Amino acid sequence: MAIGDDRWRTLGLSLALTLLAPALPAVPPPDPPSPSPSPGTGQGTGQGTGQGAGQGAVPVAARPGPSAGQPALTPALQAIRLPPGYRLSLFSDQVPGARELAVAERGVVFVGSARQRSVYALVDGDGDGRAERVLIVARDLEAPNGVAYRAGSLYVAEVDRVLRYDQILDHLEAPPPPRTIFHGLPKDTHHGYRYLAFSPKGELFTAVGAPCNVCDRGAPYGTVLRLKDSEAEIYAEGVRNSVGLAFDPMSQDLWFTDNGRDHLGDDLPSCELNHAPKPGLHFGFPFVHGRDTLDPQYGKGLKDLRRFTPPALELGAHVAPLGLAFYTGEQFPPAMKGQLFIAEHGSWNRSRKVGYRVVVVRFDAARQAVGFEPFAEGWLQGEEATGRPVDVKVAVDGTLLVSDDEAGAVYRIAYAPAPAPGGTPASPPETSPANTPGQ
Ligand SMILES: [Ca+2]
Ligand SMILES: [Ca+2]
Repeated sequence: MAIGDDRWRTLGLSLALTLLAPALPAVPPPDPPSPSPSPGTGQGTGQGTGQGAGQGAVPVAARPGPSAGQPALTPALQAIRLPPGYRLSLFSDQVPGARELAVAERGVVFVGSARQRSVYALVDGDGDGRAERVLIVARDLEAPNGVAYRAGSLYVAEVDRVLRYDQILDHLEAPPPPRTIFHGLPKDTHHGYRYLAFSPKGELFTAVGAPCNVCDRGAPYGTVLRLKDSEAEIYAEGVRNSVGLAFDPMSQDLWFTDNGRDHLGDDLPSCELNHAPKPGLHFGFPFVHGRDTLDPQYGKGLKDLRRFTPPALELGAHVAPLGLAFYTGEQFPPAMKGQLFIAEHGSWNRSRKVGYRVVVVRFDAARQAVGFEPFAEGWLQGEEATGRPVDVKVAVDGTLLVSDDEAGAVYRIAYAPAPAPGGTPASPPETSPANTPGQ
């Protein structure tokens, strides 16, 4: 597609008819357990739930911890380094393939697991910072990486469609069949993991990666989409593969990560944090990567880069930035308010691994990104990785949740400074898990 070609400005992707909903799998009731696969979706791979459900009967009980509710961390997690005063604990270690997180009321956090073809609900009903129940609320889906929660409904993004489970919190143990609220996204599995995010106006966004390392396939590939009524509208193009979308709560602008192309060496091109203050911007792919790395094939001879929007920040080559979240809570020190956390999944083909951490992006008063620094690191020990951060979300109580699809875990990071000498412990303010969600 030529740059500026607006054939796909508004896509003809149709809104799914609710008539399609009966084709979706019924989630087996938790009790008695039914190990047999539920009815197929008609597009499955034939793989049953055996591996997917994996963790035995539903619900899966989390291991009880010591009386404080917080079991001792494994040596791998003890190695995680945080700024002074922050503490990491396990929200759950019963979430194989944990990808995008969605925070709901009643202490519930939903987790997509593309690898397990399932969506989990982690329930911290007693508010002690650890999920005491883990349920599978959807299974046999096609790479359900993306989850979002809004007004009582859970949204799940498969490769080519988006499902909605209404009044999900009342039906965690046996959700009724979902409605397909959107379908027609490309079925390509290469860069086929979708991320979901609601804008402050309540519009649902997702992204469609290029189905390749580098190629020019035209829209809807390489875009960020706004799913609007019966159409998918291209909000941003020139995006290689974004698996992280977030809206600045102050400016309401869209920010998103993008993963740089491979096979240009260890240090090029940079992965990106992008800022889309309005629709219609082109972010460079496949012509230019990072700020000014011309693609050897698609950018050859390119002189004028002004029609492309450069990244707000270059995050470094191969770090694989995925989920991101603006800090909207009250639990961290005031200086963290409005800063942006990004999960770096880490490199897969760099000669020396990089990433495998959470960074925090600093913003100035004009809401521009001015730099970033490590926030949580230590999953990479030499060339060995003990975990891979995927997504970050602010929990209802203001702590930061981090998913890890390598370790099958969701971590909770709280601000909990040590007691002052001779003084009382400076415990952070904790709020009830049963209040309104943070997002
Ligand atoms: Ca709990
Ligand atoms: Ca770019």
